[in-house]
Amino acid sequence: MHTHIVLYILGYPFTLFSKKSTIQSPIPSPFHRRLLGLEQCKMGSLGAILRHPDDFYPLLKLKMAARHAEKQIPPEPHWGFCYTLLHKVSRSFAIVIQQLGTELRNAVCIFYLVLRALDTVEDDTSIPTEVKVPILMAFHRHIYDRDWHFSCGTKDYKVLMDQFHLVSTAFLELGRGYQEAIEDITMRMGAGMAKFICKEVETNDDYDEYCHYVAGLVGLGLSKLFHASGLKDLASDSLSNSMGLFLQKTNIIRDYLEDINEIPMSRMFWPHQIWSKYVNKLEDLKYEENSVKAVQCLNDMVTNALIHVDDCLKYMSALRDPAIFRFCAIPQVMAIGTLALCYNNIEVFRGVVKMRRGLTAKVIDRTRTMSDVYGAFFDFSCMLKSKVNKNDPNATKTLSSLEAVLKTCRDSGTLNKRKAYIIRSQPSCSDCCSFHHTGYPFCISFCKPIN
Ligand code: D61
Ligand code: MG
Repeated sequence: MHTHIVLYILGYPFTLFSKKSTIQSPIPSPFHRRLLGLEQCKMGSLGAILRHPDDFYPLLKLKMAARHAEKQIPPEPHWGFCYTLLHKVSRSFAIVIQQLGTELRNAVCIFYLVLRALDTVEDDTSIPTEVKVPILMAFHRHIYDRDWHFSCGTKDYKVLMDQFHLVSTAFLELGRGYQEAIEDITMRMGAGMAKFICKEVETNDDYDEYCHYVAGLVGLGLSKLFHASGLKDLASDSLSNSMGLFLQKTNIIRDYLEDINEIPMSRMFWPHQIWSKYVNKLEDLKYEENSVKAVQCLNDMVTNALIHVDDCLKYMSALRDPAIFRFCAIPQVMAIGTLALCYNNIEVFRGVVKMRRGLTAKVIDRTRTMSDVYGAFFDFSCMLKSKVNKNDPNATKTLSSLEAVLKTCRDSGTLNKRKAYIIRSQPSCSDCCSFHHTGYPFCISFCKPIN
């Protein structure tokens, strides 16, 4: 049986789980299920909080924000469905979407769900190609059709697909400017996904092209939605694209093992041009005898992702609306943090590597202005730099990218005002990726999740 401790703060119950229970799947008693609502009783393990006590306050704030957001679920059944599902399929994007102003928030919520549905079709490896391709190609028309639906995916994704008419109903209530932007991006993404159903990611250009379809286009679409809401000048397509590429490449790197173990069939996005320098088959990276090559290949992938940082910082520095700024900046800071965690880390080939929940909460709490972003990119680039091994085949390239990022952050002239993300090494922090062996005097403040 799992033990948990319930703290009552300001009259709210907050559950902390003991080491024995997992962060991923706590099983609360029926009483606590009712008390807390199922999804939100994940404040973190007691052990993690004891090791990182300054995580506690940001975690608490995040939890209260999540509760507040849930109380705001709209009363109309179709909008209620859309927001409930948004929280279920993407906790992290739901948090940042939730804090936008009402009109833009509704458009972004529907944009997210439409593309998530399209991606559910793309990702379902049990659908035969001849069925899948026509659906992907015609998806931008299905969003106008309240009677259309196609059952696929699992769990919450299956609910999204089965009840897609509720998303269509909400879509049809958006302003025409928003509808056109969503339709255009859905059409282009569907066609791009269809192209890559029949084609492998061979070259680095293929990799950038695939990431453009599935994430760069989201960046273009969001810039259009911001513009349609009257809050932003239209950003250049190239900078908007980079925002998506940086996030998608980070996901592709982090999800190596999950994607290669996909049932009934793995779908891989690491480009042949990169991995073929290290192994004969992409799956060879997961075998212990190839550990050295695997980590070198991983570092090559991270170095490739770092190319986009400069554009991302440019894009964010032009944002003026505070809500839009936070919406864009939080995922970017999480991405550079995830890359810092994954770099030179064999665990990417062994299990799930994710930022500690408390560190995520800190990022959400502390990312408000461009100075915060420069500070976070500076800190995470420092961590990356300290992890570069001089013998790595791409060390010079990686270091020169990192130096460029560090310089941009320094030149902003705002670094001294921030709270750092790196803390002095603590002896109790045994499951941290500590840098003692690299000579770096800090302890990287994130841990492996327990799963
Ligand atoms: C500012 C703020 C958010 C941004 C942005 C700029 C630019 C681009 C993006 C968000 C998109 C980033 C995508 C990164 C995560 N990758 C995925 O979810 C993969 O699916 C890609 C196709 C569907 C994209 C749906 C989406 C995602 C985020 C959004 C959004 C739409 C709309 C609004 C806001 C954010 C990935 O999914 C599976 C998984 O990671 O579990 C895949 O299949 O590769
Ligand atoms: Mg996909």
